[in-house]
Amino acid sequence: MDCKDQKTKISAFEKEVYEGLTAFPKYLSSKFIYDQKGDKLFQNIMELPEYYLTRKEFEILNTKKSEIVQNFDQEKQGFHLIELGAGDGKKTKVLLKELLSNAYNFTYNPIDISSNAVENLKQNLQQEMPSLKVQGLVGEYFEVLDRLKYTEYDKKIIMVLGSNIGNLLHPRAIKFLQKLCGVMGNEDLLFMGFDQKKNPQTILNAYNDSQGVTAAFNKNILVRINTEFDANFNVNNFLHWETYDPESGTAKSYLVSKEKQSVDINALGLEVCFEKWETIHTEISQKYDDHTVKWLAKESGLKIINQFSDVEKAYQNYLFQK
Ligand code: AVI
Repeated sequence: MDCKDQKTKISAFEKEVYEGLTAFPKYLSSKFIYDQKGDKLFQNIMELPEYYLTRKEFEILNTKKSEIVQNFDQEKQGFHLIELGAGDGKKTKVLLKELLSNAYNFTYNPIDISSNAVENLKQNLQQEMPSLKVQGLVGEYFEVLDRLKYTEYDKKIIMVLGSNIGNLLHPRAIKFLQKLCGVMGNEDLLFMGFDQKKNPQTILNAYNDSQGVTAAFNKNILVRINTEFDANFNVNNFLHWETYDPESGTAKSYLVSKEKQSVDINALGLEVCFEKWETIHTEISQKYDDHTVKWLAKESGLKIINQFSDVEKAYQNYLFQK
């Protein structure tokens, strides 16, 4: 194997750990928080009283389901409902049931990076809704979207729930939306959830819950580095810290070193030194308003054709077209 081959063997996580922990200020991307334990912790977060996002979106889907699905296929000619990051499909089932009970002709295509998640969801749906046509797709969003570009699907409705877009800074969010726009035809729709700006304290509480589940979720990135790269992070030496800037709408998560310390990441041959109170930035969770979503849409070649919100306007689902 030559050097080039060896290089291509380096995983994205390894590269991130090396680059992020040798940079100043230090950073690690939140997408690497998710392994089996990270997924479980995120499930627990969604049940927390402080984490309002899931409940608000559920409320919107439940109260506006009939109005929402009416937009999907007015001519009832059939479509593919493609969901990026389907997870356990709990919220989606509200729409699936509404579509089935109104005899819409559609196939549900859940997409997830985890083949396990797609398989479990498929089996669960087959039991709960035997008449539903399900065709799961496994892969990274962008890679699967590339595959979709060349399929013969007629009408596509792409769905991204959970304000997942909020984990991307605006320039990356625009790239993501542009990519989605690129696979959409003129009749296709994009249905996406965006958490809204609100009382800053409500947002801080959502990302710094009283039971410490979000802290454990954030620290799971260090736990992963310990297990996967033979490292010796003592997670108790780090503090989970959340900030929210009400002007930009950006919530940011950090891990803050409580003392001067050094950590060995043996598999990477790396010693990482931390000053007391030095930070690792791990996640952003962007909050939006109509003006910002409109701007993102415009930058991406999309337009908002409808929007749905809960009674408090804490959260909104927007429907976009090219
Ligand atoms: C997945 N994503 C939209 C969540 C969020 O709200 O940013 C991840 C999360 N991080 C901490 N709590 C939840």
